[in-house]
Amino acid sequence: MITIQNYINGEIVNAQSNEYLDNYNPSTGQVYSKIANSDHVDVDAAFQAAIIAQPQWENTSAEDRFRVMNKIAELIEERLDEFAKAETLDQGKPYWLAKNEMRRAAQNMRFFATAAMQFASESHATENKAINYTLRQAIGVVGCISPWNLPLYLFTWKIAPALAAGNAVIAKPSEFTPMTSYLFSKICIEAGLPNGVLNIIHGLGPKVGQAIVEHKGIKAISFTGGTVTGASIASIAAPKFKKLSLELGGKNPNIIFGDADIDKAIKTTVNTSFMNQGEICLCGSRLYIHSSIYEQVKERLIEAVKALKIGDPLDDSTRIGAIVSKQHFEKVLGYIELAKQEGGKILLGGEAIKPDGFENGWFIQPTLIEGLDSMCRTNQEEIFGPVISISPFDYTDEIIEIANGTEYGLAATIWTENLTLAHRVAQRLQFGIVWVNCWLLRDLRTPFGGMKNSGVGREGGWEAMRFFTEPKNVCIAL
Ligand code: TXE
Repeated sequence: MITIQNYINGEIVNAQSNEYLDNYNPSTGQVYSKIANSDHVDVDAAFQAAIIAQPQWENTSAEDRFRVMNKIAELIEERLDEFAKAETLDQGKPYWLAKNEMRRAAQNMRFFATAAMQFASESHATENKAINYTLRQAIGVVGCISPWNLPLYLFTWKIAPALAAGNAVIAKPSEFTPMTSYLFSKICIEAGLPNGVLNIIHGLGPKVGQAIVEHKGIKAISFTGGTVTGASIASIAAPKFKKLSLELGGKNPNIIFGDADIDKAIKTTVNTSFMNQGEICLCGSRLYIHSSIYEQVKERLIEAVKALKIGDPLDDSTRIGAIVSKQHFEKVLGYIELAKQEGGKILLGGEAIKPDGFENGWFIQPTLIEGLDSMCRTNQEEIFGPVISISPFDYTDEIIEIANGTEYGLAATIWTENLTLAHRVAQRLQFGIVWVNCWLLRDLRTPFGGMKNSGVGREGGWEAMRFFTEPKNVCIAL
């Protein structure tokens, strides 16, 4: 059985407690590896290594930082199949999807490797009096805490800009999906990343994650995960005046207007609703369809979703894999029960299923629910599973109000062929991202993140490079 160990000061080491946690394969429900059960002692050891390594890393030329980060990207690409298979067994997602995500993980490393070479700051001429320029220096040692839904993809999305900006990093992957970050640590050694520049500590959130957030020497925290955990992290980090970037949950609307290209809207909506079993913070879990096309779109969507194959995540034809953990599986099923109590009519799915050969895995049918009030809990709380609620609407003002009527504000999708309507609605939606006639079309330079309870700050491109640097104004009198 594989043992997933920590990566501290350039070495793969056991947790100092010598204790291990079980790691499950969600498609079989079986323990298939062990994870280091680390704590604050390991975080301290990582910090000692990081604080020594950081100044040298910051002073390494941008081109050398580029080279080693780009080498890591190349090594992921060389081992794409190995990484994708590991992600699938660990997370439950279909293999073809894991492969796309591993490509994206490599792309994250390469994108920010080039950012290391391109990052520049501003200079301001103050009339005839002075020249001001801004130094953007590395913060020092930073913490990155990532979730289980897109494990290596989101892990690299954080550590890459942190490293590119010259910081040393202490990173904690989710205890539900530690495998690919463990493989990643081996690649870092092979690529020649200097010792201590990146440290990966495995274990439980309330132990390792909290130790990172509480650590006096760790000056910035980048976190992606649940809103409740985000609030707890903020309450610890704020009085210590740490820089914080929080990417939290969503309750995203997907709005199909009456003039939409229906074929395209339905094809993409199947993914928007059910890709990665709905375990993507950007998934659209509230589908609103203009009443003029409601019945037609509903029937066609049901037919399209019925065709999705559920089962063996390693089978190329599988579209819906397993839910990441037993506890999350139970949470999602609990929400389906709640939806029924709230008066929802199950149009499709609504049950756990046991695919042939995977009878002990955590699988849930893609589920469409109709007839729910926009303010009920099912339409307000993040379910984060293969469950969507669908409703008709008549008026633009009405749908904008309903779409904005949640505590979340991460991403919205709209479908219309009317350019003016698209621009007007995009302006009024209170979401960090608005997709028009597409979904999950990403450009890594754009600001990524949410409003309201969906988070604080933005990732991506220069936003991430700015987050991981401390701006310093230097004013020179003329
Ligand atoms: O995530 P947690 P959970 C949502 C989704 C899900 C809910 C809870 O709705 O049902 O959050 O999921 C670490 N201090 N999202 O509880 O706990 C943890 O070890 C520091 C949305 O599984 O937020 C992991 O590495 N760290 C989301 C990371 O935080 C702590 C993705 C995220 O786990 C900690 C995942 C603590 N006290 C879930 N407690 C998205 N925005 O994409 C836990 N962690």
